[in-house]
Amino acid sequence: MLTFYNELHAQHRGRHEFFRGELKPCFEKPERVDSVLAELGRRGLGRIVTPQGVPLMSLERIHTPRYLHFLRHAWADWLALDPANADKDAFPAVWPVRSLRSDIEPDNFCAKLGLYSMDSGTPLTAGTWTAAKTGADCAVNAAHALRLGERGAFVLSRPPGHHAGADFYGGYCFLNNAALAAQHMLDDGARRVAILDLDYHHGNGTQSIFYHRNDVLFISIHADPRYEYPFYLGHADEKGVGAGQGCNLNLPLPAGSSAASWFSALETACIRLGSFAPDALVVSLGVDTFAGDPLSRFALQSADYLRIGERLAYLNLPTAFIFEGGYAVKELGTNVVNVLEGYETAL
Ligand code: SP5
Ligand code: ZN
Repeated sequence: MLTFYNELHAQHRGRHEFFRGELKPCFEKPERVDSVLAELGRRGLGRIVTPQGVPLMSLERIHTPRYLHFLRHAWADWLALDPANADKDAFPAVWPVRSLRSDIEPDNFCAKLGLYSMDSGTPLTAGTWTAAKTGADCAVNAAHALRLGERGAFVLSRPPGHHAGADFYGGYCFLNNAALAAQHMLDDGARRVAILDLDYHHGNGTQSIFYHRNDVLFISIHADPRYEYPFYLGHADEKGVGAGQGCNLNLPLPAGSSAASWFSALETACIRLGSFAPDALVVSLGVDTFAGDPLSRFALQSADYLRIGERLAYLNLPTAFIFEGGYAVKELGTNVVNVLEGYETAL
């Protein structure tokens, strides 16, 4: 298994996030990736590769030029408002809901923050663009490695990506790494690619990017959005539109679901993956399904992650694993590397 990693992920270091009227320390922090990197080293699971930078054009395959321009210049624009902003994270405070217009890009930077975001839980910092871009580099490089014949690749990056849409950030995500990986493989000649999202939270960004398309199957197992973030997407009746009809499968589970019901959903997902017959698989690998996760209410144990990797290996597809959520920092390395080791051993 090749791991794609760039230490510049650590440039994105939020000070805090809004939660129920208070600023709380960030759950999504550099130590998450350190935990996984240390465990990879201990188990010796293959080479760790620094990715080549990819042109902005490959990001434009998924994200709008307008959004990418905003993200690249966001920190400079934030400082232009007031030099004292240098030691403050940027947060939105106003959003263009429903009857408000989002077709005109405002000049005011605070208004731009709202136009291009979905929540106030995602700090934008001095190093956000650098970290997100090198994460996207990792994803595209991993996709390319699969096209060159690798059976497995792991993207060890942060910030995560699956909540980010074509033109918005949120849920700690800025660039949709899973979508970028899938699109790169299609652009390189793959006919169909499937994305399996195992994060505790629904991958609203990835779903919305591919909702109208039949060359990408999106499947997600997640906490029911009636009571969990991202709240406004991820219901079972969202099946795709137009040509994409039938190419979106949501498997929401109630809070406190057992590992047994989670694995039963995984079985449903694997059956649909088989019938779609993709050329490759992208796994949005969030391990916030862990019983000890501080944000979540699922019940998976560390040993369960080995079983996930084994089950995915039986699909017999070139697979890119993309690191998404997971906030129990101490156990993060064990849980993520268990998936990769389960996959490798069963191959
Ligand atoms: C990639 C990913 O997993 N994003 C998740 C974003 C979740 N944002 C909402 C966080 C709410 C914090 N809740 C704190 C509960 C502490 N008991
Ligand atoms: Zn998550």
